[in-house]
Amino acid sequence: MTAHVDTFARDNLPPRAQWPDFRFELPELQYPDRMNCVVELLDRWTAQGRGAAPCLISPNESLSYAQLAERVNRIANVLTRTLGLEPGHRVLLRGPNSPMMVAAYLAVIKAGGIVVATMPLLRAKEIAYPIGKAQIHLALCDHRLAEEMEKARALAPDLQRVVYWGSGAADALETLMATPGYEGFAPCDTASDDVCLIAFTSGTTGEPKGTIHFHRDILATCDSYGRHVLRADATDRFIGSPPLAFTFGLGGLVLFPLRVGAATIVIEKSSPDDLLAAIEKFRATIVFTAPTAYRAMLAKLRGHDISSLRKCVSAGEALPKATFEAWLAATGIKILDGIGATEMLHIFIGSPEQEIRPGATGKPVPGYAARVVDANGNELAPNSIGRLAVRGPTGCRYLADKRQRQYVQNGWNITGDTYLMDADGYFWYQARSDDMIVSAGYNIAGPEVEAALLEHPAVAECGVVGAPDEERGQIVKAYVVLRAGHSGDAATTKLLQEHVKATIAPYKYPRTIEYVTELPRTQTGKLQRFELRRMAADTASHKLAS
Ligand code: 3UK
Repeated sequence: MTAHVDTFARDNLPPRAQWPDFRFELPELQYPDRMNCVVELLDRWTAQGRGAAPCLISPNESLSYAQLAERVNRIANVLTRTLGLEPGHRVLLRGPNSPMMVAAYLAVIKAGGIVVATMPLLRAKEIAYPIGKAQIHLALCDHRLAEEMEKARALAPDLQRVVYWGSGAADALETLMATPGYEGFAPCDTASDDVCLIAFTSGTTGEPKGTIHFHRDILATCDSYGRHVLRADATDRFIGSPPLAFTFGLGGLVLFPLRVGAATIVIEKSSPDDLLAAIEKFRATIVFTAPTAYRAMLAKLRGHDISSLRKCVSAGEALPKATFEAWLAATGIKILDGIGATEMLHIFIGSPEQEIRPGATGKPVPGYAARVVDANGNELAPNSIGRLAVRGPTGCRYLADKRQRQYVQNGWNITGDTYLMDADGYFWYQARSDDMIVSAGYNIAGPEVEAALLEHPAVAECGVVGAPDEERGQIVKAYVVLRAGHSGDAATTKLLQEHVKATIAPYKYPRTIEYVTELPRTQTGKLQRFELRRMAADTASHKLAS
């Protein structure tokens, strides 16, 4: 029985027949029918007498578990008693990563609401879209993002009320939270399959998709990936760069630490320089960030003491072997690569340190099954290249979206990635299925060429795509950011081409190389290959015209 009074999210789930086949085989994934995940993540620790343990650390303030629990209760009371939130209502959250953002997330869920968090950098139109799609009436927002929020409001008639934190104004969230009697809050008695989160995909093409997650999904990611691969404990101090609106950040910076009673360090600015400084200052032990950030940090390690680190997690893009090896040589730490997706909530393939094969993503996380399938969904033999299919305790449920039938086929989640599984069951990333380059009849995976280029000391960053070509259909084109001290001349191009030919099958070498100072990336740190393809197509058509 749902606790939701407002059944909008439930009513807009895909039809059951289009759900993935959920699997809860492990004993730790059997959840009771009634459960509010915030009780399990947060209140549990105060109930066990661990309220004084450090929980949230930031440059401005630090909160123990008991202090965070009280803050969450105060916000939950503001939501329900001052603002009229009913179970099932969606609440928009906007802000850089901060203790308030974390507390707001947990408060909405504890009160039986549904979080819809948005990337801090979004513009009015992009903020208005989820407001309309998820029919959101209420927003909590960092006052520094007020300008764009107010513009969005003009475009989003559904939104009735915005409460800001941090402004110091008389109607600020903090003022409302100070209401006497607001320090305690009885959690909403939700069902474990009540919706608590709608995470929108960053959507490189088409409208963003709202992915629906339940209370049980939140715990399932902790009890699968967190417990079996990450294996953190209460003495850990987590840190990282992804925004909390991205489920990579939500898991790594909130869910995994809270599930084990650890501390989490939340920082607003998380460029590679900021991240290195914060790891050192706060003595972080576990870091979550993207492959590019590891490469950027490698160049800046000197002068920083990051000896507190014991685990490093990489996701969002493939971790090239060269980056893995360089980080291992510099820090002694084996980066844990893992593939996750907003649809799956978090990481579903990735291996613990002892089982890593450098260059491979890893093996399916306990609780998940993965296979490589052909266009018809038939499982392929080991060492064949095909589409990745996965199922487990979490999976794709789009909010009112026809694209559900593309992502879920025959009960399996089809992530849109091309993979190879070797005879030992390790999964090797090839490319996004729509990113494969076809040149003179050969299928070439851009990321493989990128990984080869990155092994050359002159290359700092690179992106490889297909450029239109009369003769071959497409040719392999590389966009390269050089390291300091190298120049992008014909000699370097020759050197890099020879290097690729010597590293992987020669026909995969980049026939053209263009030198750039930076690569286009999404707010979640992913290389925008479609943007590179557009650039490559532009250059090609100019050539034809001239
Ligand atoms: C790609 C990877 C190779 C892959 C995410 C961890 O990235 C996350 O979610 P998104 O919805 O994108 C999903 C897609 O990103 N990808 C992610 N990780 C890897 N490709 N190797 C990897 N290690 O194409 C996937 O389909 O933005 C990652 C946790 C939560 C997440 N939401």
